[in-house]
Amino acid sequence: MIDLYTYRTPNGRKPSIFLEEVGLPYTLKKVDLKTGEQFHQDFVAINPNSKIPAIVDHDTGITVFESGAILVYLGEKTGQFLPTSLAERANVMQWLMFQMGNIGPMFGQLGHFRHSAPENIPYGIERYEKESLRLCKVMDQQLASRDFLAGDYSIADIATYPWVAIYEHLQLSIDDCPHLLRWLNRLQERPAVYKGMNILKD
Ligand SMILES: N[C@@H](CCC(=O)N[C@@H](CS)C(=O)NCC(=O)O)C(=O)O
Repeated sequence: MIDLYTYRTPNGRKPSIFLEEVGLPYTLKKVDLKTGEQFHQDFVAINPNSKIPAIVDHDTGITVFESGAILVYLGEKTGQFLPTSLAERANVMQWLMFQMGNIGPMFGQLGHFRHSAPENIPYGIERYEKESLRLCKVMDQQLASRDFLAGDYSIADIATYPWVAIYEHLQLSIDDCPHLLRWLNRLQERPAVYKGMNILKD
């Protein structure tokens, strides 16, 4: 059985989408970021960086933090959504890392400057909006000739979806990214994606 330490955020929803997709049983362990539970000693013992998500796999005794590493771990554990051939795996990994190193940080900063900064800082908003829109165009172009980021549905899509799904909240105008919008709809229609996105709803 897997314990998933998480909260209602884009990074926090990636492992739940995967786990719903493969039907692995898991226990949700809410780490309330609003009350600072990520800094509690028992959670720091699981992730020294005090960020969700993290998993504890009681079947193997292995603990993993960082959402990308969790998806790779689960992909390897289950043999799903992470191909094993050298070329296909490299392709999935590059799009997974594209998400981890670009989409998450840039969209995250845009969200911060739009909704959480103590004052309105147009420079911050413009910087991260411009880069986020550029990244959307990169994905749109990639999706023009394929249904999923790395060809078949994979952990790269699972990692990216929860961030792109909040484009309206981020006030990102992606009307001129038709392929990206179609990909969003494609993922949205998957029951596991719906379930994984709706964890910890009170
Ligand atoms: N690169 C990390 C980022 C994790 C992350 O930033 N998690 C946020 C929620 S989406 C968090 O725990 N924030 C709490 C804090 O910064 O104190 C991952 O992908 O797992």
